[in-house]
Amino acid sequence: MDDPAPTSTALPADAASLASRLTSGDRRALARGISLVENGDPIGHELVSGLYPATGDAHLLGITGPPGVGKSSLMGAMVKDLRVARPDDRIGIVSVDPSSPFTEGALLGDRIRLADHFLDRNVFIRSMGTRGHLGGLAEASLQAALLLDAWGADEVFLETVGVGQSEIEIARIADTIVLVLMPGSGDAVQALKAGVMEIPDIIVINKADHPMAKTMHAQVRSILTLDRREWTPPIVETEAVRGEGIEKLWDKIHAHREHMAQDGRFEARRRANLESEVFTLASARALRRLQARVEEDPRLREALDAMHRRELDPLSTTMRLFEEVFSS
Ligand SMILES: Nc1nc2c(ncn2[C@@H]2O[C@H](COP(=O)(O)OP(=O)(O)OP(=O)(O)O)[C@@H](O)[C@H]2O)c(=O)[nH]1
Ligand SMILES: [Mg+2]
Repeated sequence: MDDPAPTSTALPADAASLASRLTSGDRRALARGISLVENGDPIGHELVSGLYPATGDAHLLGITGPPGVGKSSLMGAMVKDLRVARPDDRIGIVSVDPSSPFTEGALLGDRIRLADHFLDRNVFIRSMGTRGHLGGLAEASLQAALLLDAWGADEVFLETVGVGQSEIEIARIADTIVLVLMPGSGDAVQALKAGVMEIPDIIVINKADHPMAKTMHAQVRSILTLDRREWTPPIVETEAVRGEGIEKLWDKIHAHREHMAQDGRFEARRRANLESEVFTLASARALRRLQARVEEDPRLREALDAMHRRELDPLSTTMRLFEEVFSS
């Protein structure tokens, strides 16, 4: 799907000229930039670092939830409304699926669900699976969001599939997090209840045409009564395929933005998000470095083997690896 990544001869590969094309709204430069950051290319990093001071204006909207609940359909309907309400706005969509290498089928599915928007010059859509992200998916999606911001996107949608820890990590950079559920997403409701999943800003119950929608709504509402934060997440019922409830969802998103605009909440959240992002990226990098070193250095391998022989306990093994890999 998406805008095809231009071939290497089509655009100059140096960061400076890519940056100036990208900020002037060139979609091909944007596509190229995202491919570079996905591949962990140093030029991609140079590009982002040069553009970073000019970012921060885009609204980041995280759309997260279990597989198949209708996240893409919902974004399609939301974008449709937004294109009418604010025709000059630019919109970026990054779909991240940490569990999938992105099969042709999945791409085809999104092509259908976001079909109205693929030819729209003001909408840029990109999907990311697990394949080929040398720097990790969280890193690639953050960088892609920054590039979209620099390109001039007013609204950036970040779709992440799943309700596990890593998906929530990716969604954490968002200014507003929308959790999408559908009747029958029992696991997600359990996770909310158990406090495994942080309470999102807005909860959508999509597929409201389903007979169990009201039951689901009541279940979620009862969980939220236990939540004592100053912002109580509204629950919105939608029917994405028919565009039902989308206007109400936008109203709630705007209400959340207004709430965040007060008392320095927005700045505080962005600070917290960015700092937590840095720790996430740092941990991912540290892990990769550890794993790579263990593979190439027989002495580190030996420490693990000693653990298996019960000569070295797991914590001592960990400390030995740490010392070897990070203390130099
Ligand atoms: N009945 C009904 N079906 C819906 C609704 N919204 C979406 N669907 C259908 O649900 C299926 C999944 O929709 P997607 O939008 O791809 O869901 P998703 O959450 O993006 O899926 P993944 O990205 O694969 O996790 C599709 O067949 C949609 O047509 C709805 O409101 N009602
Ligand atoms: Mg999807």
